[in-house]
Amino acid sequence: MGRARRCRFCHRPAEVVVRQANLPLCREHFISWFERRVERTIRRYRMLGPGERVLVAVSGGKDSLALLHALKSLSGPMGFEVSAVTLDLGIEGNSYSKLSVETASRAAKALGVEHIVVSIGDRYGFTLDEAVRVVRRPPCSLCGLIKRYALTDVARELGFDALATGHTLDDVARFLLSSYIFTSIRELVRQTPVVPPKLPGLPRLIKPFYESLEEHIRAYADFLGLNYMQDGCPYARTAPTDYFRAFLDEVEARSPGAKHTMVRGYIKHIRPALLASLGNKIEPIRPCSKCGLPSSGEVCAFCRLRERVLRALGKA
Ligand code: Q46
Ligand code: ZN
Ligand code: ZN
Repeated sequence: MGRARRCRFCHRPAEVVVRQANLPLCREHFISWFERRVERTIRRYRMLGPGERVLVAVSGGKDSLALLHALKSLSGPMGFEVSAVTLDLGIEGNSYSKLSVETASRAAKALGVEHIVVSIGDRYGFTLDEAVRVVRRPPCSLCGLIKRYALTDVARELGFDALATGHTLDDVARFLLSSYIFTSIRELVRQTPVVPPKLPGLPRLIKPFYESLEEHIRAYADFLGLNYMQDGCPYARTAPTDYFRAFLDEVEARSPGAKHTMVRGYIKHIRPALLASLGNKIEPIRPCSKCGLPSSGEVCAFCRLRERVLRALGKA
């Protein structure tokens, strides 16, 4: 924070200093600086074009509410249309799913954005709580599989051009670092700001916060007074690799801009080299024989999970 510093644009007292640019900004100019940066990311990676429809995944947390707000603000000038979707995963603890749907609905209504709520229980016959009871796998890994599948499925059904998620620059930098260290090359090459549709008729997956730091997203959400949920998922635990967060934060504090340099360098230089070295060793994708969504085998991972859970619950 800039004690006696003044905003570069209007000379009112600064509330944020963007460290990598040594740029002091007042509240209003920070909000417009932040949105310009998201706009630049969208243009740089060709995430959205005029006349397109984007579905934003909104959980009610800080990042997804900020994303919905930023995309709604940019939708007029950039000429695209925004809708929001919230998955009711059926997590009863801490009333998590209920609060998630309520928070997202309130935010979408305030912005005048269409809000779609999809109950996993109603649509697929089982909730996350039920899957957790039946399958011995970490809840967040089951949750990730279910969310990825359901969001793509809904966006496809409703004919959206793109599906936007609130992944941040910090998320991407952490993922790259852990993939380097544990040499997860196949996961590494899949990490891109835009994932083109793997099969015709599917949305492209986009991450408009690919170049936005979490600390800036938090400041944006707080300055706008967004009423976001604090983390309340009963399954959330400290991830075993959370020390990467502390490490990268320290690198960023000592060398402002380091996370961005790392991610840009990966996209421009490292990923193309990895792709060239992998050649055609990347697994081919085909439609799942049960649901038609992309799969690396005959039946996709979600359909296999669903069958297993429904059978254990006596519903299959
Ligand atoms: S909702 Fe799902 Fe998170 Fe809960 S089970 Fe884990 S991944 S912590 S963002
Ligand atoms: Zn200003
Ligand atoms: Zn399937």
